[in-house]
Amino acid sequence: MKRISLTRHLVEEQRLNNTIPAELRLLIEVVARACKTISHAVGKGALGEVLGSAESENVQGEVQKKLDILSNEILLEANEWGGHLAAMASEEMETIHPIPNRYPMGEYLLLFDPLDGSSNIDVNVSIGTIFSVLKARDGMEAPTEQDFMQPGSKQVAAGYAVYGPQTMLVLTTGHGVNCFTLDREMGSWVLTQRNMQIPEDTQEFAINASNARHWHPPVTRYVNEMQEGATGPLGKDFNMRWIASMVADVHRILNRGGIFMYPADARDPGKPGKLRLMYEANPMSMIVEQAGGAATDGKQRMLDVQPTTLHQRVPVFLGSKNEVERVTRYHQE
Ligand code: AHM
Ligand code: MG
Repeated sequence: MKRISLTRHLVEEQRLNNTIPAELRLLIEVVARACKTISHAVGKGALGEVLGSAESENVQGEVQKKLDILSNEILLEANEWGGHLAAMASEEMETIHPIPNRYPMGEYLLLFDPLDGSSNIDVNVSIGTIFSVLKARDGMEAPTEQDFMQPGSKQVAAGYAVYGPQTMLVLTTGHGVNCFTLDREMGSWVLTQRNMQIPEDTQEFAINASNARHWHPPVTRYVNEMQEGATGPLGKDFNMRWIASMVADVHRILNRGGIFMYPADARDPGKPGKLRLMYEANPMSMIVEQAGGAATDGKQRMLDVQPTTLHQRVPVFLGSKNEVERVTRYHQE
């Protein structure tokens, strides 16, 4: 196999499509390097004394794990000094993190969920890092939260790393989706899948069914129809998978299709769904669209949702196009 490194891929994509200027390439490489460090810490587990709760809560009232905090610090430190960023925002931080004055300020904004799938950290199931890159407004002097309030369609890059049996990095800069596998001996990211494509049709769905009694009618209808199988209105049998790590569920869908749903439900109208728009739904939706799939909040294209706050939650429906369109249609009917 001819080995193409992440760096070479980025340089060649810049030559071909002119979408990865040097600063953005630096940004992506720095994030990818930080993901290697996180992968290493995750891989050590109990031996690194990194498992367990940190006995603190994030701004969303969720208990933080030690690895949540460590991963956040790794990403912050890695990205501060390069001169490529104006500010960062994270699931684990209440407010934005402007680049300290001692470093030059760049033109990009970086958002991340440093370690997604918190409930799986201590049980050795795949977890991951999700990131999203926006451009800061021209002539910006001091970044504010308002500068981050851009719809997902404005993302210039998005990606995730999945820490599973293999550590992989999935990346888009708006010209398709490519996957890199971490060569642990060499410490390098090697291109292993080019131009990933999600099949338009699927027979596999992912949803946390323990919430079924709280779902809104369009979701109940859709899941019931899938469960009715070949003799039901959809005319085919469906299989179900739920890893409870969005990265791992999305990674499966990128490889063999499927539909992932985290709907809003009737419990708390102030909490529309569980997943966060800015650093979970948007980057994953860009990746899914770039791979030929679709992503909505049940009503509209996810990438068109205008954000109003950094940590806002959204219902998420993403994956194989025809199924995402179906459940979105059910919301309109
Ligand atoms: P987290 O950011 O606190 O890890 O929560 C996000 C995770 C997603 O990875 C996953 O899809 C979902 O929450 C799992 O939810 P549930 O615990 O309801 O299964
Ligand atoms: Mg998360």
